[in-house]
Amino acid sequence: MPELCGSSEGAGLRVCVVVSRWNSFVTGKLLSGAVAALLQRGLADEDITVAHVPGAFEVPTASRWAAESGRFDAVVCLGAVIRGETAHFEYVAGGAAEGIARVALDTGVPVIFGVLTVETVEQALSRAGGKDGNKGEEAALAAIEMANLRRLLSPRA
Ligand code: INI
Repeated sequence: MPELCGSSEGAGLRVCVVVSRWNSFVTGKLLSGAVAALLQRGLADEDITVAHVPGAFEVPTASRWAAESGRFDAVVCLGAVIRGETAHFEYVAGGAAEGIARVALDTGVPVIFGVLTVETVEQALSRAGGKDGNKGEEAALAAIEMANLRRLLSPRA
């Protein structure tokens, strides 16, 4: 029985990281975690592109541009939506999540959800390099694995 699993080797992959400026005290830490993980897994510095957007709601749009460009093997989406600070939390968080999922399914490019949707600033910080790890790093590793799995599952030449 064939079993496939994308490797965690990043050399030769090209990744776009889309990161939101809203709550940049959190998203900056997610970005650092993501870039460090990509470099650590072997991506070349010039194969990592960082695209900045105003807020989480804009992340799906930029991720679609990146996915459709044909220039990237995967797109990592980073943001932080914090309920305590956001009256329209459900709309912003839901729009980001649904939009990112749609871009991944519509384009077939791995588009990874690294947007924190949390209740408090403390929860956000603990998932951005604090006691609960770094969601940016996790998203970067998921991007590498999915990009490599996609190659294994692509149609025969
Ligand atoms: N964007 C975020 O990324 N996080 C938030 O917590 C947030 N809040 O609090 O409103 C937020 N709003 C901005 C939104 O993403 C868009 O940039 C804006 O609505 C313009 O479309």
